[in-house]
Amino acid sequence: MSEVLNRETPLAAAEHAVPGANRDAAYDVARIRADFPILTREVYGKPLVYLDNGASAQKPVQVLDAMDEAYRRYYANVHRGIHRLSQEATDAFEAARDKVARFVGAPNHDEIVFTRGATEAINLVANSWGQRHIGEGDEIVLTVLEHHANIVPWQMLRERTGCVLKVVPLTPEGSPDLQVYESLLGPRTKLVAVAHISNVLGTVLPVRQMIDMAHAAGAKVLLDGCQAAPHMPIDMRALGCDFYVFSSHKLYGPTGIGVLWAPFETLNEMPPYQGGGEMIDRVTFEETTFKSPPHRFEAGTPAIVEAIGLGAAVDYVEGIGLDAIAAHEESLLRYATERLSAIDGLTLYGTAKEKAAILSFNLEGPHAHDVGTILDRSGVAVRCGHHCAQPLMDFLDVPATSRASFGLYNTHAEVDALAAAIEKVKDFF
Ligand code: C6P
Repeated sequence: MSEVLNRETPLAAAEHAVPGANRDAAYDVARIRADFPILTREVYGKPLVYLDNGASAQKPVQVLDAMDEAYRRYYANVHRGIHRLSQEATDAFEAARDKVARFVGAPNHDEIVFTRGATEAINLVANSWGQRHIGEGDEIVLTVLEHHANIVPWQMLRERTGCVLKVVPLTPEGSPDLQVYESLLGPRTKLVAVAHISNVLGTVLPVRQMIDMAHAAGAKVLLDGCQAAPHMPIDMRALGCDFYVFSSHKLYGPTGIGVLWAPFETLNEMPPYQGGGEMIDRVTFEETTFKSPPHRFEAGTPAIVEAIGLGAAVDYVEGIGLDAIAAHEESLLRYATERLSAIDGLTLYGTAKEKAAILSFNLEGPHAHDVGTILDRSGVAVRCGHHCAQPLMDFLDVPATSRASFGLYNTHAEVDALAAAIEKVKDFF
């Protein structure tokens, strides 16, 4: 066991020191925090309270060590070399694919395509499947709360094909209005592309129902699982969607790698998205044939060590248990909602019954950027701005929000630190 694993962090100690702060005795958050070296650091002389997990999560020593070991002990290019190191690197790279397949409940590891991230995965679907199946006048249904990564690629497809984008508005709680959704589905609907969880409101979308309704209309469904994969168990067989995407860096893994899942039959009839090495079967100047999925979609040298890091991250969250993580974060959400709702002049956005531990808010008076700057001086890291969801900001009629997004290592004591820091912001205005 590494030294880091044995270290009790100042905040972990605080978690035990605050009476009643560690609400979930079975979930050893102090032990978990000790896996994340960065959580021991201070900012501006204050213990770091990292509440920007929606943007990117911190990395446990298990992920850092797996990547370090790959570079130190068996690094080489994959799928190309006859030599020992290349074989070992290829085995580790493909083992990571197996882990991701298990993690998402994919029946077949060839259904896991490694991409640069969720953004690239959505662009892949738009350029490959979309270009082949969506034509002039065909319709794609989105919701108001989508991240730009699930808006702009479809607008670019619209430029190329003349398809039509339809947008589902939200209820006052911040959930898609299912009545309007139903009315937007029709014979021209080819695709419904929606977030599994909103990165701004935390709303867990009623995806099972939305998928059934889309399928009844003959449309395929893409779920943007960026904010769901780190926070709840996901199972492709149970969900029944047609495409699922997420990024490793929000799942406690490295940047530069993400995942597209689709059933093998779907991938198998999709044309390649990028051309280059390793995605081909045979190349002549007259004609090129392509490998089968997933390699057809992984042109060039892939993010080898990042994939290995993602595999370690999957092992890590599975070791804790996605159900346990979800329960811990639910407890944080309830406590944070209670604490923030009690602050005068604070507006919370997103009150859906099914909600992840993401709290967007504004204070009467200061702009969100000022709030974020002052919170930062208290050691509290939140994201402030439009969160790459400008249409949602327009819908809410605000220029920006501050957003506290929780992860598996956050504590009830950190919720207290957030609430105290927000109270301090009010002293400035
Ligand atoms: N949201 C946030 O602070 P990439 O950048 O490809 O890893 O993920 C894009 C993306 C797509 N969908 C959703 C729902 C997301 O939340 C994100 C990333 C971050 O909310 C960074 S903008």
